[in-house]
Amino acid sequence: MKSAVISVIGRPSAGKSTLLNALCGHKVSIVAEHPQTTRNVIRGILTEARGQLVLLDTPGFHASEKKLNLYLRAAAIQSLPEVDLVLYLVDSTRPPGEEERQIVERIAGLPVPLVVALAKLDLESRARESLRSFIKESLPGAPVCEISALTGEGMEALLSLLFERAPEGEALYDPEFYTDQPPEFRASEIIREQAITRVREEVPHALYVDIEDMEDRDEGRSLWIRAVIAVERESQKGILIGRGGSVIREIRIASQRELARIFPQQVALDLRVKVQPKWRKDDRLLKRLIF
Ligand SMILES: Nc1nc2c(ncn2[C@@H]2O[C@H](COP(=O)(O)OP(=O)(O)OP(=O)(O)O)[C@@H](O)[C@H]2O)c(=O)[nH]1
Ligand SMILES: [Mg+2]
Repeated sequence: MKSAVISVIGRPSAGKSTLLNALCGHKVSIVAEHPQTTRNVIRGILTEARGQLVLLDTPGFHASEKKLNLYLRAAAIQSLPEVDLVLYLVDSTRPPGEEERQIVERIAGLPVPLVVALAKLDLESRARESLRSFIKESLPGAPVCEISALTGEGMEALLSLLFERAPEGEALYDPEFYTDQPPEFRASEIIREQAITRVREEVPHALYVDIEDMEDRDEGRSLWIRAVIAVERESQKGILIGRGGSVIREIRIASQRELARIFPQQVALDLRVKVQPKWRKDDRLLKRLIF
């Protein structure tokens, strides 16, 4: 039996979380169009006849020196020396840039096997040829496959590459597990996903979600969650609440629907918005949020 912990690394929006969800067959990690959606290292577990792969979704590698970004980058990088395999996911719709060069610098010398996947094969792109040459030159000998997590194309070939390179070993998790995230964290991520997909520009980056309380009610038949969405400015709070509360109501209802897919009970969500100026510069908070 094969058993490997695999770090999935790549630029923001390369499709890492989408790939993880597709491989694990469950919604493990949240996905959004805007970059820097993932803020934590998130485990997705795939168990099949060949063995078990524990995939680590990581925050997108973004070359910016802002404090929040430094935390995100550190979270992505710190997993690298401890894994059995690195899967470098390259967005095939964007030509290689500074971020790709920096990622390659980090992974080229690692003492673990490397697999490269060119993502979003289903989309038209003029960048593919230059990306293929870039990968060949900068990571010579690394196996490369081309995939679409959306259509499933190339995914079997990718899995074969990963299992081939995985070491022999015992499974780390029982086969029914597909993630190890605590319930509060999963709930906060689902609410964050529903919020960020309904706002634009700076607002998705300026918010985080805190679960203040979570308890079983009606003798365990329902789950009550009190959560707060924090933003940096009054104007952002206004956007999230919307005219007559329309936006926050939509976020609440959509979140309840998504939460009910994960938790066995009915979910009642009490959702508020608060302003917490400059939270992205607060080390104590960032240490709590990004782990
Ligand atoms: N067409 C197409 N779109 C994809 C594919 N994979 C991901 N996407 C889209 O790309 C966007 C970003 O996907 P994510 O999975 O959130 O990307 P990520 O690498 O996890 O991004 P960060 O967490 O921000 O680093 C979303 O709009 C996805 O729907 C794919 O195979 N084909
Ligand atoms: Mg992600």
